[in-house]
Amino acid sequence: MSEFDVDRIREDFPILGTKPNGKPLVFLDSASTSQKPRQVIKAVNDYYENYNSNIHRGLYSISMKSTDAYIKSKELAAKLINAESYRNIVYCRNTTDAINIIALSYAEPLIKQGDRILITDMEHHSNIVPWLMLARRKKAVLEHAALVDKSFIDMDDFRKKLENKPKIVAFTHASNVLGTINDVKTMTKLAHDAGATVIVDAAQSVPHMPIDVKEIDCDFMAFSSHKMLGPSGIGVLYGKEELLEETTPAIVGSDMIRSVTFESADWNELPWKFESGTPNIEGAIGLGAAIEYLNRIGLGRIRQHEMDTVKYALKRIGETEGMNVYGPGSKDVHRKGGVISFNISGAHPHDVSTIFDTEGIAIRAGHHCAMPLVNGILGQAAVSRMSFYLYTKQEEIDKALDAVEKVKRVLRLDKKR
Ligand code: C6P
Repeated sequence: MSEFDVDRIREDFPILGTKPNGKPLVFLDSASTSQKPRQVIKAVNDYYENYNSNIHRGLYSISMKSTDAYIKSKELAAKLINAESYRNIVYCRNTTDAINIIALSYAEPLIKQGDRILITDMEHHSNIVPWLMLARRKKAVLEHAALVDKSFIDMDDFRKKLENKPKIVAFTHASNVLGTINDVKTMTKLAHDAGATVIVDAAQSVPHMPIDVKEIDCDFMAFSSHKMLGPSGIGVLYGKEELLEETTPAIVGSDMIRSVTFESADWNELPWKFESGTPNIEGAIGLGAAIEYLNRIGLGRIRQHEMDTVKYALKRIGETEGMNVYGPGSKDVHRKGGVISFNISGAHPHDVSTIFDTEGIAIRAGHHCAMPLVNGILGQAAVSRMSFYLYTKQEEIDKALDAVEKVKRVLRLDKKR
Protein backbone atom coordinates (compact mmCIF):
# COMPACT_ATOMS: atom_id res chain seq x y z
CA MET A 1 0.00 0.00 0.00
CA SER A 2 1.28 3.48 -0.82
CA GLU A 3 2.27 5.84 1.95
CA PHE A 4 -0.43 8.14 3.39
CA ASP A 5 0.69 11.27 1.57
CA VAL A 6 -0.95 14.29 3.24
CA ASP A 7 0.76 16.79 0.90
CA ARG A 8 -0.59 14.93 -2.11
CA ILE A 9 -4.09 14.77 -0.57
CA ARG A 10 -4.02 18.50 0.18
CA GLU A 11 -3.49 19.28 -3.50
CA ASP A 12 -7.05 18.03 -4.09
CA PHE A 13 -8.51 20.68 -1.75
CA PRO A 14 -8.41 24.11 -3.43
CA ILE A 15 -9.38 25.97 -0.24
CA LEU A 16 -6.27 24.70 1.58
CA GLY A 17 -4.18 26.86 -0.77
CA THR A 18 -5.98 30.07 0.22
CA LYS A 19 -4.83 32.80 2.63
CA PRO A 20 -7.93 34.22 4.36
CA ASN A 21 -6.01 36.64 6.61
CA GLY A 22 -2.93 36.91 4.49
CA LYS A 23 -1.79 33.70 6.24
CA PRO A 24 -2.22 30.18 4.81
CA LEU A 25 -5.50 28.68 5.98
CA VAL A 26 -5.02 26.20 8.83
CA PHE A 27 -8.39 24.51 8.95
CA LEU A 28 -8.86 22.80 12.30
CA ASP A 29 -12.67 22.73 12.29
CA SER A 30 -13.54 19.63 10.28
CA ALA A 31 -15.86 18.28 13.00
CA SER A 32 -18.06 21.25 12.17
CA THR A 33 -17.87 20.75 8.42
CA SER A 34 -15.16 19.27 6.23
CA GLN A 35 -13.47 20.83 3.23
CA LYS A 36 -14.29 19.51 -0.25
CA PRO A 37 -11.90 18.01 -2.79
CA ARG A 38 -11.87 19.06 -6.45
CA GLN A 39 -13.45 15.70 -7.39
CA VAL A 40 -16.61 16.56 -5.41
CA ILE A 41 -16.78 20.14 -6.71
CA LYS A 42 -16.33 18.83 -10.27
CA ALA A 43 -19.08 16.19 -9.89
CA VAL A 44 -21.56 18.85 -8.74
CA ASN A 45 -20.53 21.25 -11.53
CA ASP A 46 -20.76 18.48 -14.09
CA TYR A 47 -24.34 17.74 -13.05
CA TYR A 48 -25.35 21.40 -13.35
CA GLU A 49 -23.50 21.99 -16.61
CA ASN A 50 -24.33 18.75 -18.42
CA TYR A 51 -27.39 16.90 -17.10
CA ASN A 52 -29.33 19.05 -14.62
CA SER A 53 -32.83 17.51 -14.51
CA ASN A 54 -35.23 16.01 -12.00
CA ILE A 55 -35.01 12.33 -11.06
CA HIS A 56 -37.67 9.63 -11.50
CA ARG A 57 -39.85 11.96 -13.52
CA GLY A 58 -38.45 12.35 -17.02
CA LEU A 59 -38.39 9.73 -19.76
CA TYR A 60 -35.62 11.62 -21.49
CA SER A 61 -31.92 10.88 -21.43
CA ILE A 62 -30.56 13.52 -19.05
CA SER A 63 -33.30 12.78 -16.49
CA MET A 64 -32.46 9.10 -16.69
CA LYS A 65 -28.80 9.99 -16.26
CA SER A 66 -29.50 12.03 -13.11
CA THR A 67 -31.72 9.21 -11.75
CA ASP A 68 -28.89 6.72 -12.35
CA ALA A 69 -26.36 9.04 -10.66
CA TYR A 70 -28.71 9.49 -7.67
CA ILE A 71 -29.15 5.74 -7.25
CA LYS A 72 -25.43 5.11 -7.73
CA SER A 73 -24.77 7.55 -4.88
CA LYS A 74 -27.12 5.56 -2.64
CA GLU A 75 -25.43 2.31 -3.62
CA LEU A 76 -22.09 3.83 -2.63
CA ALA A 77 -23.53 5.02 0.70
CA ALA A 78 -24.98 1.56 1.37
CA LYS A 79 -21.66 -0.13 0.60
CA LEU A 80 -19.74 2.37 2.72
CA ILE A 81 -21.54 1.25 5.87
CA ASN A 82 -22.09 -2.35 4.69
CA ALA A 83 -25.88 -1.97 4.47
CA GLU A 84 -27.77 -4.65 2.60
CA SER A 85 -28.85 -2.41 -0.28
CA TYR A 86 -29.71 1.14 -1.30
CA ARG A 87 -33.26 0.38 -0.14
CA ASN A 88 -31.89 0.89 3.39
CA ILE A 89 -30.59 4.36 2.54
CA VAL A 90 -32.93 7.34 2.91
CA TYR A 91 -31.53 10.69 1.84
CA CYS A 92 -32.54 13.66 3.95
CA ARG A 93 -30.93 16.99 4.87
CA ASN A 94 -28.41 16.04 7.56
CA THR A 95 -27.96 14.06 10.79
CA THR A 96 -30.40 16.31 12.65
CA ASP A 97 -33.05 15.76 10.00
CA ALA A 98 -32.46 11.98 10.01
CA ILE A 99 -32.95 11.71 13.78
CA ASN A 100 -36.07 13.87 13.58
CA ILE A 101 -37.47 11.60 10.85
CA ILE A 102 -37.05 8.58 13.14
CA ALA A 103 -38.55 10.42 16.12
CA LEU A 104 -41.54 11.75 14.15
CA SER A 105 -42.33 8.68 12.07
CA TYR A 106 -41.00 5.47 13.69
CA ALA A 107 -40.99 6.48 17.37
CA GLU A 108 -44.09 8.72 17.46
CA PRO A 109 -46.66 5.88 17.41
CA LEU A 110 -44.41 3.59 19.47
CA ILE A 111 -43.93 5.78 22.54
CA LYS A 112 -46.81 5.95 25.03
CA GLN A 113 -47.33 7.74 28.33
CA GLY A 114 -44.82 6.60 30.95
CA ASP A 115 -42.48 4.93 28.42
CA ARG A 116 -38.76 5.58 28.64
CA ILE A 117 -36.26 6.84 26.10
CA LEU A 118 -32.59 6.49 26.95
CA ILE A 119 -29.76 8.70 25.64
CA THR A 120 -26.38 9.60 27.19
CA ASP A 121 -24.71 12.60 28.75
CA MET A 122 -22.45 13.15 25.73
CA GLU A 123 -25.13 13.72 23.10
CA HIS A 124 -25.27 16.55 20.60
CA HIS A 125 -28.49 18.61 20.75
CA SER A 126 -29.58 16.82 17.56
CA ASN A 127 -29.79 13.59 19.53
CA ILE A 128 -31.41 15.19 22.59
CA VAL A 129 -34.06 17.63 21.45
CA PRO A 130 -36.07 15.33 19.11
CA TRP A 131 -36.35 12.83 22.02
CA LEU A 132 -37.09 15.56 24.56
CA MET A 133 -39.93 16.86 22.40
CA LEU A 134 -41.28 13.35 21.82
CA ALA A 135 -41.15 12.61 25.54
CA ARG A 136 -42.99 15.87 26.24
CA ARG A 137 -45.68 15.13 23.63
CA LYS A 138 -46.26 11.61 24.98
CA LYS A 139 -45.65 12.27 28.70
CA ALA A 140 -42.81 9.78 28.44
CA VAL A 141 -39.54 9.89 30.42
CA LEU A 142 -36.21 10.89 28.88
CA GLU A 143 -33.26 9.34 30.73
CA HIS A 144 -29.54 9.86 30.15
CA ALA A 145 -26.67 7.55 31.02
CA ALA A 146 -23.87 9.18 33.03
CA LEU A 147 -20.18 9.47 32.14
CA VAL A 148 -17.08 8.30 33.98
CA ASP A 149 -13.97 10.48 34.14
CA LYS A 150 -15.96 13.07 32.17
CA SER A 151 -14.88 11.05 29.13
CA PHE A 152 -16.58 7.67 28.71
CA ILE A 153 -20.11 6.37 29.01
CA ASP A 154 -20.57 4.76 32.42
CA MET A 155 -21.56 1.27 31.31
CA ASP A 156 -22.83 0.37 34.78
CA ASP A 157 -25.21 3.31 34.67
CA PHE A 158 -26.17 2.46 31.07
CA ARG A 159 -26.99 -1.13 32.10
CA LYS A 160 -28.90 0.11 35.14
CA LYS A 161 -31.04 2.45 33.04
CA LEU A 162 -31.71 -0.35 30.57
CA GLU A 163 -33.41 -2.22 33.45
CA ASN A 164 -36.18 0.38 33.12
CA LYS A 165 -36.88 -1.12 29.65
CA PRO A 166 -36.65 1.97 27.46
CA LYS A 167 -38.33 1.54 24.08
CA ILE A 168 -35.79 3.77 22.32
CA VAL A 169 -32.06 3.93 23.03
CA ALA A 170 -30.11 6.57 21.08
CA PHE A 171 -26.41 7.35 21.44
CA THR A 172 -23.56 8.91 19.57
CA HIS A 173 -20.81 6.80 18.04
CA ALA A 174 -18.22 9.55 18.52
CA SER A 175 -18.54 12.67 20.66
CA ASN A 176 -18.05 15.99 18.86
CA VAL A 177 -16.67 17.52 22.08
CA LEU A 178 -14.69 14.78 23.85
CA GLY A 179 -13.74 12.80 20.77
CA THR A 180 -14.70 9.63 22.66
CA ILE A 181 -15.49 6.68 20.39
CA ASN A 182 -18.16 4.56 22.03
CA ASP A 183 -18.39 0.77 21.88
CA VAL A 184 -21.62 0.95 19.91
CA LYS A 185 -21.68 -2.78 19.16
CA THR A 186 -21.80 -3.69 22.85
CA MET A 187 -24.24 -0.87 23.63
CA THR A 188 -26.54 -2.01 20.82
CA LYS A 189 -26.46 -5.62 22.04
CA LEU A 190 -27.31 -4.54 25.60
CA ALA A 191 -30.12 -2.28 24.40
CA HIS A 192 -31.55 -5.00 22.16
CA ASP A 193 -31.44 -7.47 25.05
CA ALA A 194 -33.52 -4.96 26.99
CA GLY A 195 -36.02 -4.84 24.11
CA ALA A 196 -35.18 -1.38 22.75
CA THR A 197 -34.82 -0.01 19.24
CA VAL A 198 -31.34 1.45 18.74
CA ILE A 199 -30.43 4.67 16.94
CA VAL A 200 -26.77 5.53 16.39
CA ASP A 201 -25.74 9.12 15.71
CA ALA A 202 -22.77 8.54 13.41
CA ALA A 203 -22.19 12.17 12.38
CA GLN A 204 -18.63 12.08 13.77
CA SER A 205 -17.76 8.47 12.95
CA VAL A 206 -18.79 7.58 9.40
CA PRO A 207 -16.49 10.29 7.93
CA HIS A 208 -13.47 9.04 9.88
CA MET A 209 -13.40 5.25 10.21
CA PRO A 210 -14.68 2.02 8.65
CA ILE A 211 -18.28 1.35 9.72
CA ASP A 212 -20.28 -1.85 9.45
CA VAL A 213 -23.97 -1.57 10.32
CA LYS A 214 -24.41 -5.33 10.14
CA GLU A 215 -21.70 -5.84 12.72
CA ILE A 216 -23.02 -3.05 14.98
CA ASP A 217 -26.57 -4.33 14.38
CA CYS A 218 -28.16 -0.92 15.13
CA ASP A 219 -31.68 -0.38 13.86
CA PHE A 220 -31.12 3.15 12.54
CA MET A 221 -28.03 5.25 11.87
CA ALA A 222 -27.72 8.93 10.95
CA PHE A 223 -24.87 10.88 9.34
CA SER A 224 -24.18 14.00 7.25
CA SER A 225 -22.52 14.43 3.86
CA HIS A 226 -20.97 17.80 4.70
CA LYS A 227 -18.74 16.27 7.39
CA MET A 228 -17.36 13.65 4.98
CA LEU A 229 -16.10 15.79 2.07
CA GLY A 230 -19.55 16.03 0.45
CA PRO A 231 -21.92 18.95 -0.07
CA SER A 232 -24.10 20.29 2.72
CA GLY A 233 -27.88 19.89 2.72
CA ILE A 234 -27.76 16.13 2.29
CA GLY A 235 -27.66 13.49 5.00
CA VAL A 236 -28.21 9.78 5.36
CA LEU A 237 -30.73 7.86 7.38
CA TYR A 238 -29.94 4.15 7.39
CA GLY A 239 -32.67 1.82 8.62
CA LYS A 240 -33.21 -1.92 8.79
CA GLU A 241 -35.58 -2.85 6.00
CA GLU A 242 -38.35 -4.34 8.14
CA LEU A 243 -38.40 -1.23 10.37
CA LEU A 244 -38.50 1.15 7.42
CA GLU A 245 -41.25 -0.97 5.87
CA GLU A 246 -43.43 -0.83 8.99
CA THR A 247 -42.94 2.92 9.49
CA THR A 248 -45.47 5.44 8.23
CA PRO A 249 -43.70 8.53 6.89
CA ALA A 250 -44.38 11.78 8.73
CA ILE A 251 -43.73 14.09 5.79
CA VAL A 252 -45.81 13.23 2.76
CA GLY A 253 -46.46 14.34 -0.81
CA SER A 254 -44.92 14.25 -4.29
CA ASP A 255 -42.90 11.23 -5.43
CA MET A 256 -43.04 9.26 -2.18
CA ILE A 257 -46.54 8.13 -3.04
CA ARG A 258 -47.60 5.16 -5.17
CA SER A 259 -51.24 6.09 -5.67
CA VAL A 260 -53.47 8.92 -4.50
CA THR A 261 -57.19 9.57 -4.57
CA PHE A 262 -59.19 12.13 -2.59
CA GLU A 263 -59.96 9.32 -0.16
CA SER A 264 -56.61 7.59 0.30
CA ALA A 265 -52.90 7.42 -0.45
CA ASP A 266 -50.37 4.63 -0.29
CA TRP A 267 -46.60 4.78 -0.18
CA ASN A 268 -43.94 4.19 -2.77
CA GLU A 269 -41.43 1.39 -2.17
CA LEU A 270 -38.26 1.82 -0.11
CA PRO A 271 -36.38 4.04 0.17
CA TRP A 272 -38.47 6.54 -1.78
CA LYS A 273 -41.39 6.56 0.64
CA PHE A 274 -39.33 8.72 3.03
CA GLU A 275 -38.21 11.21 0.37
CA SER A 276 -41.01 13.66 -0.25
CA GLY A 277 -40.56 16.31 -2.92
CA THR A 278 -37.62 16.84 -5.25
CA PRO A 279 -34.49 15.76 -3.36
CA ASN A 280 -31.05 17.36 -3.23
CA ILE A 281 -29.89 15.73 -6.47
CA GLU A 282 -26.63 17.66 -6.81
CA GLY A 283 -25.92 16.95 -3.14
CA ALA A 284 -26.41 13.22 -3.68
CA ILE A 285 -24.10 13.27 -6.69
CA GLY A 286 -21.48 15.20 -4.71
CA LEU A 287 -21.83 12.79 -1.80
CA GLY A 288 -21.30 9.88 -4.18
CA ALA A 289 -18.07 11.51 -5.41
CA ALA A 290 -17.01 12.10 -1.79
CA ILE A 291 -17.53 8.44 -0.90
CA GLU A 292 -15.51 7.38 -3.95
CA TYR A 293 -12.75 9.72 -2.80
CA LEU A 294 -12.80 8.35 0.77
CA ASN A 295 -12.76 4.78 -0.57
CA ARG A 296 -9.75 5.57 -2.74
CA ILE A 297 -7.78 6.88 0.26
CA GLY A 298 -9.15 4.20 2.62
CA LEU A 299 -11.06 4.88 5.83
CA GLY A 300 -8.77 2.60 7.84
CA ARG A 301 -5.81 4.74 6.81
CA ILE A 302 -7.71 7.95 7.53
CA ARG A 303 -8.46 6.66 11.03
CA GLN A 304 -4.77 5.81 11.55
CA HIS A 305 -3.70 9.26 10.34
CA GLU A 306 -6.13 10.94 12.72
CA MET A 307 -4.95 8.79 15.63
CA ASP A 308 -1.33 9.76 14.86
CA THR A 309 -2.39 13.41 14.64
CA VAL A 310 -4.25 13.27 17.97
CA LYS A 311 -1.30 11.54 19.63
CA TYR A 312 1.06 14.25 18.38
CA ALA A 313 -1.30 17.07 19.38
CA LEU A 314 -1.82 15.65 22.88
CA LYS A 315 1.95 15.33 23.33
CA ARG A 316 2.50 18.95 22.25
CA ILE A 317 -0.35 20.17 24.47
CA GLY A 318 1.12 18.20 27.40
CA GLU A 319 4.33 20.20 26.97
CA THR A 320 2.43 23.51 26.98
CA GLU A 321 1.66 25.32 30.19
CA GLY A 322 -1.86 26.44 31.10
CA MET A 323 -3.88 24.19 28.77
CA ASN A 324 -6.71 21.96 29.99
CA VAL A 325 -7.88 19.19 27.69
CA TYR A 326 -11.30 17.51 27.87
CA GLY A 327 -12.04 13.90 27.00
CA PRO A 328 -9.80 10.83 26.69
CA GLY A 329 -6.04 11.44 26.96
CA SER A 330 -2.98 9.90 25.26
CA LYS A 331 -3.35 6.44 26.80
CA ASP A 332 -6.86 6.14 25.34
CA VAL A 333 -6.07 7.49 21.90
CA HIS A 334 -7.52 4.31 20.31
CA ARG A 335 -10.86 5.38 21.83
CA LYS A 336 -10.62 8.99 20.66
CA GLY A 337 -11.49 10.50 17.27
CA GLY A 338 -9.77 13.50 15.71
CA VAL A 339 -11.22 16.02 18.14
CA ILE A 340 -9.46 17.89 20.95
CA SER A 341 -11.43 20.30 23.12
CA PHE A 342 -9.39 22.52 25.39
CA ASN A 343 -9.28 25.70 27.37
CA ILE A 344 -6.40 28.02 28.11
CA SER A 345 -6.46 29.07 31.78
CA GLY A 346 -7.68 32.64 32.07
CA ALA A 347 -8.72 33.03 28.41
CA HIS A 348 -12.27 33.00 27.09
CA PRO A 349 -12.62 30.52 24.19
CA HIS A 350 -14.09 33.24 21.98
CA ASP A 351 -10.91 35.31 22.49
CA VAL A 352 -8.84 32.21 21.77
CA SER A 353 -10.68 31.59 18.51
CA THR A 354 -10.38 35.25 17.47
CA ILE A 355 -6.64 35.32 18.15
CA PHE A 356 -6.16 32.01 16.31
CA ASP A 357 -7.98 33.56 13.36
CA THR A 358 -5.38 36.33 13.13
CA GLU A 359 -2.92 33.52 12.35
CA GLY A 360 -5.23 32.00 9.70
CA ILE A 361 -6.22 29.17 12.06
CA ALA A 362 -9.89 28.14 12.09
CA ILE A 363 -11.07 26.47 15.28
CA ARG A 364 -14.49 26.38 16.91
CA ALA A 365 -15.33 27.84 20.32
CA GLY A 366 -18.57 27.58 22.26
CA HIS A 367 -20.86 24.88 23.61
CA HIS A 368 -20.63 22.88 20.36
CA CYS A 369 -24.36 22.16 20.47
CA ALA A 370 -23.78 19.90 23.46
CA MET A 371 -24.82 22.16 26.34
CA PRO A 372 -25.67 19.41 28.85
CA LEU A 373 -22.14 18.05 28.36
CA VAL A 374 -20.16 21.30 28.12
CA ASN A 375 -22.07 23.38 30.67
CA GLY A 376 -23.21 20.53 32.91
CA ILE A 377 -20.64 17.73 32.96
CA LEU A 378 -17.54 19.72 32.06
CA GLY A 379 -18.76 22.77 34.00
CA GLN A 380 -17.56 25.19 31.29
CA ALA A 381 -19.46 28.05 29.66
CA ALA A 382 -17.58 27.23 26.47
CA VAL A 383 -14.56 25.29 25.21
CA SER A 384 -12.22 25.70 22.26
CA ARG A 385 -11.93 22.79 19.87
CA MET A 386 -9.43 21.65 17.23
CA SER A 387 -10.63 18.91 14.93
CA PHE A 388 -8.71 17.01 12.30
CA TYR A 389 -9.21 15.16 9.06
CA LEU A 390 -7.26 13.40 6.37
CA TYR A 391 -5.67 16.68 5.21
CA THR A 392 -4.40 17.82 8.65
CA LYS A 393 -0.61 18.19 8.91
CA GLN A 394 1.49 17.99 12.06
CA GLU A 395 2.96 21.39 11.25
CA GLU A 396 -0.58 22.79 11.53
CA ILE A 397 -0.69 21.50 15.11
CA ASP A 398 2.62 23.31 15.69
CA LYS A 399 1.07 26.52 14.34
CA ALA A 400 -1.90 26.07 16.68
CA LEU A 401 0.44 25.66 19.64
CA ASP A 402 2.32 28.81 18.56
CA ALA A 403 -1.06 30.55 18.51
CA VAL A 404 -1.65 29.40 22.10
CA GLU A 405 1.52 31.29 23.07
CA LYS A 406 0.22 34.32 21.18
CA VAL A 407 -3.05 34.12 23.16
CA LYS A 408 -1.04 34.19 26.39
CA ARG A 409 0.99 37.19 25.19
CA VAL A 410 -1.96 39.19 23.87
CA LEU A 411 -4.07 38.56 26.97
CA ARG A 412 -1.02 38.97 29.25
CA LEU A 413 -1.87 35.69 30.94
CA ASP A 414 1.67 35.01 32.16
CA LYS A 415 1.56 38.25 34.15
CA LYS A 416 -1.78 37.32 35.73
CA ARG A 417 -0.61 33.91 36.99
N1 C6P B 1 -21.77 18.86 15.01
C1 C6P B 1 -19.96 20.40 15.38
O1 C6P B 1 -19.30 21.41 15.15
P1 C6P B 1 -25.82 18.24 11.30
O2 C6P B 1 -25.61 19.66 11.66
O3 C6P B 1 -27.25 17.83 11.31
O4 C6P B 1 -25.10 17.87 10.04
O5 C6P B 1 -25.10 17.37 12.43
C2 C6P B 1 -25.57 17.42 13.73
C3 C6P B 1 -24.68 16.63 14.63
C4 C6P B 1 -25.18 15.50 15.24
N2 C6P B 1 -24.42 14.73 16.01
C5 C6P B 1 -23.13 15.02 16.26
C6 C6P B 1 -22.32 14.11 17.12
C7 C6P B 1 -22.56 16.16 15.68
O6 C6P B 1 -21.28 16.45 15.92
C8 C6P B 1 -23.35 17.00 14.87
C9 C6P B 1 -22.80 18.27 14.28
C10 C6P B 1 -21.11 20.04 14.50
O7 C6P B 1 -19.66 19.66 16.32
C11 C6P B 1 -22.02 21.20 14.29
S1 C6P B 1 -22.86 21.67 15.75
